[in-house]
Amino acid sequence: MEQSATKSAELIELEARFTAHNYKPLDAVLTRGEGIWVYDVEGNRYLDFLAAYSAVNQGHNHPRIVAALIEQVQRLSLTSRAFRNDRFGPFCRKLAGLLGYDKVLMMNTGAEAVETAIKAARKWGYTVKGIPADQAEILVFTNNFHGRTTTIVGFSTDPDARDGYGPFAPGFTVLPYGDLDAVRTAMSPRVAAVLVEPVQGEAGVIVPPAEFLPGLRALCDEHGALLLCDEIQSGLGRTGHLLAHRASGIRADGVAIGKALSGGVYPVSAFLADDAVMQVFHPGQHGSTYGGNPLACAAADAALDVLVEEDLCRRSRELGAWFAERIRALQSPHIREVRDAGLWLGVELHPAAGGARRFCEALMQRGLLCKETHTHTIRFAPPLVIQREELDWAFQHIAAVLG
Ligand code: IF1
Repeated sequence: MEQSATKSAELIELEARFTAHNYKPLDAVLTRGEGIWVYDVEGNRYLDFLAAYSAVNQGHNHPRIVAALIEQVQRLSLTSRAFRNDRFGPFCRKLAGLLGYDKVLMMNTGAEAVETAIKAARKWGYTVKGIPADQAEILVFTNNFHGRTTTIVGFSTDPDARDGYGPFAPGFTVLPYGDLDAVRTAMSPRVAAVLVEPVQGEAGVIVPPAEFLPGLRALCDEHGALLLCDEIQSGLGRTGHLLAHRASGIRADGVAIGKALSGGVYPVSAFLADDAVMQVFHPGQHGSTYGGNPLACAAADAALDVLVEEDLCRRSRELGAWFAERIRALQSPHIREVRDAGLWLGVELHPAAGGARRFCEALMQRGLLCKETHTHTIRFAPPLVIQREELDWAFQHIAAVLG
């Protein structure tokens, strides 16, 4: 992919000078998106194979979602929760009904939804389970990613996410992901909840053993603890299901969702739970300036309609299975393992391949944008609106680079 690179170079230089260097992005300077395609300032076209970490499951600038956003923003965007608005109740009824919970607490970022889950679990632990004050424990897992607040990174096992940000909040026990015996041993009357990603995204699309999630459900039932699922990346169609954990035949006591909840046009997140948990929140005890604003509700309302009416979960299941099998069939000498859940793949390379970054850069030169994670894994996560022939186009380039 040849770039005249002048305009890109200018903009990259501005980022270097005036923005914090908290990321190392690929040098694709994008200016327009439409569906699965994004365009850089030199006019080069790329297939977005990351979908903004699954925030753009519905595709970039989906017309229904954009139209809903424009219509609402021209009428009323923010009231604060000091007053009420005509979008909040109807949207939360739709979302609660779609995901099967009594109540919704809307926030903005995924991390805020996870923090809401942590607060709900602790307060439920004290007021319902009877855990002594300030002694609640929450069980979490190695290689987790739940956001970047200091509470959350305090239980991260990734030094890059965690180091230098202490002191950290107590009350979290980190256990090996997938290890039910470790969870059984860690259970105690002080455990308020287990917080888990049904599939670990940042860790490299790590799918747990089939018995893991059902085992967590059973252990939480046995010990009177809440099972909380972080579905911010795994949810809303990415793994082929509205909620990834439900594919294991279980139902979490609370879920955090975000990202594709708004189809990428506006930060919207939510924590959902039944009344027995959500009743711990009383007026003035939690919230956010923008949480549940009418613009967020309008965007998310349309995003959910697209998710359901365009049957994105089925597409993710069927196209993901087909695509993963084709990647495996390459029998690439570079590939150690292909992990998949719907249209979400973690392609782990042998260390001898020299790291995933160079393959992502080679794919970028061919017009396909994806991202490495933890050095040796390439993450593939296209918008779920992708067509089979477009996936085939992507496959040809992946085969040329990895074959
Ligand atoms: C970054 C990672 C992905 C998430 C899960 C909560 C959050 C995320 C399972 C927090 C957010 C984003 C954050 C972004 C890059 C991306 C990411 F690499 F960081 F880990 F997707 F894997 N739970 N993930 O995946 O949601 O507060 O960001 O809205 O921080 O670099 P958020």
